[in-house]
Amino acid sequence: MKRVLIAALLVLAGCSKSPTDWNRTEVMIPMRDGVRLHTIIFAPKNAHEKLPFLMERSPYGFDKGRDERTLKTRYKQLADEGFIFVLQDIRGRYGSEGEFAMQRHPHDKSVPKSIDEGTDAYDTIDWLLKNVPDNNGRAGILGISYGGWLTAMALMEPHPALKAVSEQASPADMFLGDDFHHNGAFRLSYGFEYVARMETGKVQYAFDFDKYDTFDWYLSLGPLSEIDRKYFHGEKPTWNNFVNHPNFDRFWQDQAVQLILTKTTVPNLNVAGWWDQEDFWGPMKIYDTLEKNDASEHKNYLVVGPWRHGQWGAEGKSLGPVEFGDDQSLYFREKIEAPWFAYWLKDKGTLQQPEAMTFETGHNAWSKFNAWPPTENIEKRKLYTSAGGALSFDAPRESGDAFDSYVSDPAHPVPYRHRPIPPTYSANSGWTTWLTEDQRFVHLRPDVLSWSTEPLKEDTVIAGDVVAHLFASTTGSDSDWIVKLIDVYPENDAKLPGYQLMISNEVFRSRFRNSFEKPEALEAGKVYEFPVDIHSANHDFRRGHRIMVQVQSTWFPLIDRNPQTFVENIYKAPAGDYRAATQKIYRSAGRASYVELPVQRR
Ligand code: PG9
Repeated sequence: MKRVLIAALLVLAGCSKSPTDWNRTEVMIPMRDGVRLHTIIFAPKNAHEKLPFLMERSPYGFDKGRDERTLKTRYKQLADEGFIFVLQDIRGRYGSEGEFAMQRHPHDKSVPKSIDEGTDAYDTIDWLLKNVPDNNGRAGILGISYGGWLTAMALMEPHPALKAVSEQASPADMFLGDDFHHNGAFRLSYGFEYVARMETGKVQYAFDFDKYDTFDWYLSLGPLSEIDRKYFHGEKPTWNNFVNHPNFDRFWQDQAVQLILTKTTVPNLNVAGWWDQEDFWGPMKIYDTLEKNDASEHKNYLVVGPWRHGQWGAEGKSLGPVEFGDDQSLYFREKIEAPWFAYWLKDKGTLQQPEAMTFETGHNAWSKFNAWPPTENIEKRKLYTSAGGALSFDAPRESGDAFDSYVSDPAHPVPYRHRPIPPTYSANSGWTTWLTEDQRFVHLRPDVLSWSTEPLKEDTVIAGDVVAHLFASTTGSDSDWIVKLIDVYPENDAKLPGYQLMISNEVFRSRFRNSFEKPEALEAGKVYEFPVDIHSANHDFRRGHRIMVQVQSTWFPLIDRNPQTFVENIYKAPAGDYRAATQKIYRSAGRASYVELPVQRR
């Protein structure tokens, strides 16, 4: 009697299915080459209709406990809607057989039974349709980051029953813009720690740093070549690939999503976060690439929220000190993600999804666009670096050689966030929020240049791509340029007085200015124009705020130190190649450095 009462109360309270409402089955599903993948299937008990499969594939392991928590939290809204959930360890990870390969290259179709992550998704769907009762013949796939990339791979040769996917924060290109490199500059701390995490065994491993502040650890390590000598000893395949492929060669191109997947035949919701510390470039690039071939079918959509990497799966009211009004992650899961899969996999409702939905940070509201980047109502406006640290919409008039200058010394690099910098995968590491850190911690450092506008007289809203154009020279023969676009809060702001909030940023490695395949040395002292795409944003710089641009040449240990001397392969360069250089950023009429903003006319 008591039990009946509790059950009735739960129904009245609108409580969703608890894990006891599911039949949980663990199976080993055979792939075409005989390798079996560990898979957990959750089928709702007492379903009133035949249900579609919703699958997540992952290299991070679904142990008992994590799988059930996932249904109660990350997938609660989808669970309430009703799907047969399928959680699978990919090849070589956790309970699955076979060998793990970091972002395995697409298979050679001419070789029978050859495999890749797309064929594994295909074979899994095929098996599920035949072996799990009461399915409705349709399947969906979703996943964040590695799981997002696995989702994108399933689109290469999709199973006919695959009817909807959501690629979320998938890396697209590990040389140009995601976890391992940006514009060819190596993401040292992430690259090293991720390789140790994934290639030390079948389960995740955290490298045991003997210093709490990894800034110190990486600096005392010396040049990149020390990593293999001291720690990896040629045993980590991905590290070997970094060393053997220092340029954008076939190795990187053959796994670059924007080169191998140019059209989707399956509806795909691309999801990204403005402050994603790992893979922001990827989902934007995948959306952009697929969009070029989506005019007639309209199967490709974009959502960008105010999130860190994967935050839409967790609480989303704030990030660091920045608040977003309501829980924007909950909004996404309830109003966007669950209806998306219900529409395509269960024929439920009508599709309300606009082409692109982005969260306008600063103003804390969602905007809808019929294209991203938007072209309607947008005026491209240049903000020029000017004398005295000013940033101005007026072009500079100075003739000749006006410039600002600093010395960049690889022996004293600029930290990318305030120290101490704990290991990436440690409790309270600060990694997930660093993009929102107050940039005052480097403001006015002698090796960081800052220019800022006067307080704005009206709101300035940007929507679209932000591109910097630096006219710059160095006394070295290679150099990094890091450009940051910052919203400076007013001194009298009640919550964040004077806060310098980074809106977008990027690093550009000069050796790749003409080609990512064939690096070239710079001529010392020569002035070059470097376009630096610092990515898209949708942000309201509010009245009274100032817009700031910062430029520096080190960002350590996020990015490895550029030796500032041109060498053939930075991964092999000895310590003696790392030298200080004097950098100049020009601001004269003929050499006007600027950041171009897509300003919305309102
Ligand atoms: N950013 C992670 C990753 C994805 C793909 C390859 C390498 C790293 C992740 O969060 O899964």
